[in-house]
Amino acid sequence: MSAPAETSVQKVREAFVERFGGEPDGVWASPGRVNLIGEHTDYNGGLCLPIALPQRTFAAVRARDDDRLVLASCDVDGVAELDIDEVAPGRPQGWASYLAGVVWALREAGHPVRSVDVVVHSTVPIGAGLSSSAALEGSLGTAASDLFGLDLLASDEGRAQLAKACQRAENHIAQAPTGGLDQAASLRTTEGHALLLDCRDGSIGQVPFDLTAHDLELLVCDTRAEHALVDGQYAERRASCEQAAELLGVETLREIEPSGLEAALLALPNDLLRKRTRHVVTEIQRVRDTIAALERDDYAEVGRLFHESHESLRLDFEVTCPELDVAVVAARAAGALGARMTGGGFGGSCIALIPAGTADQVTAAIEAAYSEQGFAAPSCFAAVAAAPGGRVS
Ligand code: GAF
Repeated sequence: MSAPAETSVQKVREAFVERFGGEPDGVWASPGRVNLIGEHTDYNGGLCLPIALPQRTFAAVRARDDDRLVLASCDVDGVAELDIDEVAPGRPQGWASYLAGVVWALREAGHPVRSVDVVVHSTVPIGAGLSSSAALEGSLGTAASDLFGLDLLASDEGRAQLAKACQRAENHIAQAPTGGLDQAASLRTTEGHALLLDCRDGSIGQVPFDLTAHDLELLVCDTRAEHALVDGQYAERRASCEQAAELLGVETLREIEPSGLEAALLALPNDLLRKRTRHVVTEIQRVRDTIAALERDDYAEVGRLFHESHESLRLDFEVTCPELDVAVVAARAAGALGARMTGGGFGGSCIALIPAGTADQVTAAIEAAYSEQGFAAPSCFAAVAAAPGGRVS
């Protein structure tokens, strides 16, 4: 375990002992993610390519023998306490809904999950578009799998089931209509690899992703611009895609091949639906092209595809914001091979593919651009493809 992880395990353990007056049964952790490319494609049955981040949510957990869920956090005040049967859409609210929702979803799926005492602590920046919610879900989901004998962690099949339950928790209890990318990234990735996730059938591939071998780095820049998936914008994008698919007579926009895009655009009744459809169809193709470029070590092409993706999200899907756009332009001007927003957008984070050793220089360029625009300072860090969720202590 890395030194920061050890510190987090100790922190969450001590907080557990202080609150509950006894040791937890163990500590589990699940990571945040960045999506390399394939944005707003998951709920269209498309392809995505995330990596797990080293930053994760740690959960100290102890099984209870009654029906009470007691959920606490080192990072925010307040405790959520309720009976298992009281968990329902919108109840509890806020961060605790992601935890209670996992217990609810696993039970709904027929798993013999009981009540728990939980304390969480997260090193995933909250609200930064880096999947702090999926990390929360995965931390308790992995704990529940071990504590209640579900045996979901030993195979990808089991992890896929757990990821699905975590997504259901988010969709039904936290009421965020998200598409499954984040939970798969947190639970189905492998260290040193990006996850090729096919959201049409849930199948995956592991794509080697070791930038150090190519004298490159991945810089993540949290713009600190507020980002929330439970407001209406994300849901509106999803609804537009579903409407376009229905009008085109297909189950999802994944069914539209790039060769059929022009005909599909002509068949749609307005510019908004045309733009949304064009983004989804071209973005899915960019995932395929990125995989091909990675296979032949063509990082200039990967950078170019990052740029195209960002432009498509800016102009066609309209989910970027000034902070994201300024960071992307500044990173590229400072030598990045490519840069793009990652995650849901409307704030959150961007990523930049940069030559090794230039993180400080690119960060300084973004900071200078932010200061010129009067934006609050961003927070940048270099990321590697880390391990998925599981027991850490
Ligand atoms: C958010 C959602 F949670 C994901 O499901 C995905 O749609 C992503 O935005 C955009 O690619 O992270």
